[in-house]
Amino acid sequence: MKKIVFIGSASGWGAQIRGTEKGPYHFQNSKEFSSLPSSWIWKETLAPLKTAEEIFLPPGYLTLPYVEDICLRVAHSIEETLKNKDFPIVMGGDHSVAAGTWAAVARHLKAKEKLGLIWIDAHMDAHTMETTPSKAYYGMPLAALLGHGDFSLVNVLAKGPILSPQHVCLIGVRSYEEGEENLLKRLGVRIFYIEEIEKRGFDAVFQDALALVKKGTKGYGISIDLDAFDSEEAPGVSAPVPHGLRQKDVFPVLKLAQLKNDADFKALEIVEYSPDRDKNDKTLSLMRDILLNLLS
Ligand SMILES: [Mn+2]
Repeated sequence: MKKIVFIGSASGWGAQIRGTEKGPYHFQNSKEFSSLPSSWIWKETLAPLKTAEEIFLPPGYLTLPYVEDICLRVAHSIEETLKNKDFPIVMGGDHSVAAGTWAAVARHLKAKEKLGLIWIDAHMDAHTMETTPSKAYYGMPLAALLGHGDFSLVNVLAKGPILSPQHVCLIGVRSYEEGEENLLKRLGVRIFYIEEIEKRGFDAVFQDALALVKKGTKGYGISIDLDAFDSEEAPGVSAPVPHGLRQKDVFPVLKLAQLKNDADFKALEIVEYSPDRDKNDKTLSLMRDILLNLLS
């Protein structure tokens, strides 16, 4: 197994509330992080040019320079990590950072439109400025990676699109708007809604997802928005949603999948941890246990 290297993205500029900007610091300083294998390295935490404590900006275009900047710097850090042949894990921060994370992984692997991505999330994150009700960029990174949306988010490192629809799937979706669903359906992206998971089980769905992201690609990654988990199990997120994934169903499957031994698995992202909203450190423990089940 490669050396595991954490990169913090301490930005909440893509969200409607900005508590996620404290997420990576809290995680790095927690007993949950200390309990992870000592060989796992925290490389750095990248902070935005200004934090939400320093200036106020409403969601929307005014936040774009900050979102773009953090995406670019996280992307460069990931490229450096991959060049060292290490395994990068991005710890958010809000989910808009994904536009940078996966642009970097694709460029490093020379896998533009040949990168697989499993997007585990309660939401679709596939809005553009034309369809979004919130104007917040954390609702748009998947659309951007597929080549739709603001120019600077679509083309973070190089000219987009990064992902091709047939190599992408979503797991755990249960809260979305028509505009983004229309885009994903039009593109033919496979969506495993929560109803399908309840019906077939997480195991069957995850195996389908793995097969999909491995077929015809040069590697794949996983982007985990903690709000994919039930709001009882992941209260510490910007946008909690009930009736979600349950750890007891997910963890045995992640453990058995042994992805740490899969050379095609190139990077991981865990986002939307908002420490102010957490209850009894439930979300911190969830993050630790996702990491241990996936990678130890
Ligand atoms: Mn998300």
